[in-house]
Amino acid sequence: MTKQRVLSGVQPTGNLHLGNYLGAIRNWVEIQQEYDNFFCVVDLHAITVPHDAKALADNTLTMAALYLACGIDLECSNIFVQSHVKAHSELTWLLNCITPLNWLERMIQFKEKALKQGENVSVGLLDYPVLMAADILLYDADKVPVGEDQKQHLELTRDIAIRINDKFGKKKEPVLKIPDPLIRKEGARVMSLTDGTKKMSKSDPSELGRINLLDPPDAIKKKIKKCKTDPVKGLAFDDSERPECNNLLTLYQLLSGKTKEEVATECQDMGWGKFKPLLTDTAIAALEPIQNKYQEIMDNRDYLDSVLRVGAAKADDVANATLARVKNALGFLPNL
Ligand code: AQP
Repeated sequence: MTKQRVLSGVQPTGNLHLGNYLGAIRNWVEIQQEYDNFFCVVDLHAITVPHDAKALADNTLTMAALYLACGIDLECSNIFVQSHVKAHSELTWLLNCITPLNWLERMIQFKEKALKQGENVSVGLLDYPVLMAADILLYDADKVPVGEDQKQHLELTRDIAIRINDKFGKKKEPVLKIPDPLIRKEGARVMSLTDGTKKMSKSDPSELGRINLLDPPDAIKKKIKKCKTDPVKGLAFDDSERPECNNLLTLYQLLSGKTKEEVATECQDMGWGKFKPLLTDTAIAALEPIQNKYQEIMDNRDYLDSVLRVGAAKADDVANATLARVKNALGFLPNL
């Protein structure tokens, strides 16, 4: 039986943080053996907000190396760079012409990011979800493992695919496969260390809000020491009045590998003075093997280049076949 296909990606826009890891990459690693996987570094998405051209290539390599360091297994997964596969840009154009503008204008992430950009919002930022739809649909993905913040974009992807199938497909021969999101409850929304009501984010101007996967132990210690807490005695999950407490306990649970019940019992009588060093040690221990592996990979640039070359070639084959199918359905003259 052929395995179902998985597609997902992260933008090389800065440091990969615990939100990206616990909300997305850790889940990729956990499920990868059951699927045929394509994991891309979505560099075309990274330029939808003003970017540093000098840093883009290095950030892209760092992200690819982190995928490997976190445990992506090349036996069942392909790692590639989005811009190396031209079909992503071409399918985006085709989908653009089928997608109503008002579908994009109501995207929450666009509204939030546009607000941060002020007046200088690029067309690319509005178009971000269509590019994401192209990423997913090109690979006939069955499942897309993402964090909670990407749920609306996944729904849009499904709507675009359904629209193409309705307009241009035959009943028994849909043009595009309709993908399903795969959102795990725990870790789906890791919150900022400085505000438990905001998601942990790469674009937060304050470094104190996030723990990056490559943060040295001293930085992790400092960030947890300074993180926002509350004056209530004892620690408990799921109290809507205590978003920071819930977030920090969840981080401890996911990084320690303990169950929610074990953590609830262990921490119920603790104060922050005891809990913070425990979380610090747990985070440092969880990230140490990833950081060591990352360094090994970065020290072997030829290996990393070859992983990305092979990944792009495999991705190209699958993506070009889908692109040809879509162009055919839309009525383009074939280039013989
Ligand atoms: N705080 C989070 N909790 C859980 N999952 C998260 N993800 C992002 N933040 C959290 C998931 O990480 C994957 C890759 O995200 P991305 O690179 O597309 O960036 P993003 O979703 O825009 O979030 P970032 O990393 O914080 O960047 P900015 O600051 O630009 O918004 C996705 O699966 C996402 O759900």
